[in-house]
Amino acid sequence: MIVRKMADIIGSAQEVVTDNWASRRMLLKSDGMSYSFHETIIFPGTETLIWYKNHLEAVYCVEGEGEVELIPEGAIYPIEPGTMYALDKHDKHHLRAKSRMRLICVFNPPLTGREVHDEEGVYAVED
Ligand code: 9YT
Repeated sequence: MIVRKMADIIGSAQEVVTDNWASRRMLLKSDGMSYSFHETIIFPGTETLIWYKNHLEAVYCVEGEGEVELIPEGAIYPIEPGTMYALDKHDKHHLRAKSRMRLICVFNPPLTGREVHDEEGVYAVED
């Protein structure tokens, strides 16, 4: 069994912080669960281009408010506590945070640990 505490993740190699978000990666590929499991904080007022070409991600909003705008369709989905969205079609989108958002995120295939978005919003995968 794996038991981890957020207090031990924050500030460790399993936390990645960018200008727009902080990702606390509680389960990674090396844990052998076939998915990774994260708490992500989205900083207020930010807009992030995201396009997980190589991954499927499900997101559950626990705190804060924002929106997802699909590209190029333009459909806008408000995100608030209690909202889940799943990028089942590798949907390219902008994520905008009106306030500080706390999200629970699952990725398949699992992240290895230090991924950040490239200029297209993509996370790379190992060959
Ligand atoms: C919602 C989303 O994808 N935000 C970017 C960070 C990502 N959740 C991660 O790496 O934890």
